[in-house]
Amino acid sequence: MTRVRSIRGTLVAAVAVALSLQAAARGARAAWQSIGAVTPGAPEENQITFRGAHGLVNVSVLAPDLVRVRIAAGAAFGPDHSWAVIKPLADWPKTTVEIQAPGSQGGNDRILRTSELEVRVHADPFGVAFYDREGHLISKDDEARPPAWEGARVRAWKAMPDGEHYFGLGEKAGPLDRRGHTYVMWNTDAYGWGQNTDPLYQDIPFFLGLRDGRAYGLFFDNTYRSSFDFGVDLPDRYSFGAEGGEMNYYFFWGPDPKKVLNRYTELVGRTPLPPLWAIGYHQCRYSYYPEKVVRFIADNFRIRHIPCDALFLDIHYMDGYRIFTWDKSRFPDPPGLMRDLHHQGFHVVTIIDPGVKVDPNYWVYQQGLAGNDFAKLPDGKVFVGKVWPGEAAFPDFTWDRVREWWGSLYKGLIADGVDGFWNDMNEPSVFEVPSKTTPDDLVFYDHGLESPATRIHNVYGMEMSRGTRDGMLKARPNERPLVITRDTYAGGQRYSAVWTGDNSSTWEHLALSTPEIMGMGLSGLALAGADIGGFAGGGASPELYTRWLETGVFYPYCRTHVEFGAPNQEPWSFGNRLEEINRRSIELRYRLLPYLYNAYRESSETGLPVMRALLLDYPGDAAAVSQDQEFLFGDDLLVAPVTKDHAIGRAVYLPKGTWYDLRTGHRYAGPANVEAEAPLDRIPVFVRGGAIIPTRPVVQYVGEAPINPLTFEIYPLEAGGSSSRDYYEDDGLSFDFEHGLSLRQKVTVESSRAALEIRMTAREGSYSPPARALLFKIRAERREPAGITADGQALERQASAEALEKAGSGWAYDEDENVAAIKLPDSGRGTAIHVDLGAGGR
Ligand code: MIG
Repeated sequence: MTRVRSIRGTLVAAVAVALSLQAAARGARAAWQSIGAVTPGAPEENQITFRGAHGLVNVSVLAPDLVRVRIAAGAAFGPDHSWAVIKPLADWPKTTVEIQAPGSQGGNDRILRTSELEVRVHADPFGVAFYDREGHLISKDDEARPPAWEGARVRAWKAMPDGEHYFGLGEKAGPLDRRGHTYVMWNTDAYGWGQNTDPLYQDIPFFLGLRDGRAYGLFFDNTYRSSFDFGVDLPDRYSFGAEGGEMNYYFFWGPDPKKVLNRYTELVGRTPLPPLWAIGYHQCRYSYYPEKVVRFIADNFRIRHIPCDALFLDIHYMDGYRIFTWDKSRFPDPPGLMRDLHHQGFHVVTIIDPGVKVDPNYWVYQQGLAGNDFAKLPDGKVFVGKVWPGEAAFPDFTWDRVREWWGSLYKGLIADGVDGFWNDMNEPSVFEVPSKTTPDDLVFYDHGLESPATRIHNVYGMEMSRGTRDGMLKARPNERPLVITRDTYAGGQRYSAVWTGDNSSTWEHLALSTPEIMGMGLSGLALAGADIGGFAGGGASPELYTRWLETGVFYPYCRTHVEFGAPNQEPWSFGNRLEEINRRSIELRYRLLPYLYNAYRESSETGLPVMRALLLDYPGDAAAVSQDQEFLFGDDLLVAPVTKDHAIGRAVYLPKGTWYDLRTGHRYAGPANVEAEAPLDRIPVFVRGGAIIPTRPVVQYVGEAPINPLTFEIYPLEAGGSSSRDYYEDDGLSFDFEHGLSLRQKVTVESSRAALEIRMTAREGSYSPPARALLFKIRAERREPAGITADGQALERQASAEALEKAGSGWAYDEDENVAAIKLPDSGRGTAIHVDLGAGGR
């Protein structure tokens, strides 16, 4: 096999682009044509347009905390097609906006006032500033540098106050805080990328600005190659711009960063609730083949009792890299294999690249040609570029009817039993050309605009994954699809999960993955993961793999993957001792599945990520905001990865509040810097005081057994405190939950000196799980209850946890584990439990 790209080549190309953009922003200022002065037109409901000699501006209010600023050169705006926005102005409920001239002097300046924002538009030269309703400045244009054009380029400059920090921009390597760095947006096949490689595969031109605990958001909805400069070119300014298109951005006001993310994902869409199997553990390599190797891997998971929900087939399953085909010598009976794997509880995901082999005898190529489905050069010829199958043509995914055709191609693999699809190489990557992608002048349909690749490149991967998802939905309308894509744009979470491409098997990369996935989460990409163990570089060392898996079971999307030719990288590949540790890591994820699933449910409704940067919960805590190597997993768990060889502990910052070590129950009072133990078999994980964490017994795959018992792990609160958790459940697979087939219950815990009151509301919704028990585990209280009643009836004290397991109801206290467990049949009618903690108090 030949390696067709060099890492050095990638870096050199990326650096060259970054330098030329910087030079463009700096050196060539004189050549920039500023928008200059503008004159306001009459307000039209919640928007107003300003005209000037060089261009025009529209400011429109979508919501009290969401304003769009659109600036175009010339006398008219271009067509308003966004690939990201799914809720344009017309779809928002009407909001009250006052639009007026400031003060009594009139003039051309205008103020737009909503219940949350005051937008001051300065007319000469044009500039915009955002204030809250108390008159505090949130963000403003650089008065000395109004938005400007240089040829087709467009750019805007804004003030960058001291102490303002920037987060987001999707998949970026390096530190979470973007201040002091420049970034380029251009989807790139970045094999073997490192901490200074930019751009990477996915480009999300959305960021959060955070100052003194107050957050705003800015989404620059422009698909051309764009760039962001946070104080590199000019020390107290940041700027963003693109090689074409309009200055078109959305401004979101918090001040809560979660509110910003909620609005942003209302505008561009959220991660739909994934099927349960998609959030179990997945095993991949480049490539498992032939069939007997796949069976060997499957058998080993089951024989060794290591939970796993999906196996992946990489490019070697295909006939000569022809997508939508099987290599019949390697895989003689795909339906038979799929059937057997399904019996063992596995789902199967196959890779699909965009390049269609140029082969007159190949049905996909024939259909694509006949249907006029491929992207063309300006001379009308189908573009042909080299990828895995040799010469290949590239579907024009901007065309609805092409996406429909594309989606229909999956029917065969789906009929064979394939469960999910993995869209790779969709930058699109092209071998043996310096640009590593399709030519800039490639023509795409784009709503009939016949746009060049310069405008479409960054959405190519997203539109491919969209066609894939839609095709899967057509074939299996009542199953939630799993699509994983390497490339996407803002809003791509609507269609697909994402992974961080070809990382490397190094400790540095394990460390990079945390800020990278946190940054993706802050940009709307909730279902994201990095290749556990690392992809490039010849495989992980035994210790690196174990540490990576300990972190990776807390990735929102959890998959091991490694490149062609690397040694085996399965959880059992590194000897018995590590196999045992690796099994326990994966088991922990499975135990937490109800909790994780609830985090996804929340994400699908609010846009909050599953892997959360601490700044989301603690925006005013500078120490929390600057944490690159810790994250919150859902609401209540704080995870601190170990990223150094031979480490036996690490420093952890615990924000305000009470925290309990997940393994030992040891209590900490934050804010505090603690030295946490981290022997090879565990990384530090802390649980928030008052947490109520739904868990389930370990299964080998999600469908192996229903949840029984459904357990709520309860962590102590201060006396007088109370906490609650909304619990959600459904069938984990279909869309029936959209029609009420779900279950919702609320668990509340109230704590006094001498007692705990645990209440669970009756089920709402029409989903009823198989008969089961409820288990409430009161952890880390350090005292044995004097007695427990449920709905007024005394519960029987059982001699041990084992005895409780056999009993239908009752309670038991385990002094060594420091757990009081209460068991009841899950009637669905709700319950009120009184735990008498006896004398002693807290
Ligand atoms: O040129 O399909 O990032 O996950 O294993 C390499 C083979 C193509 C790149 C993906 C990687 C995948 C590999 N692919």
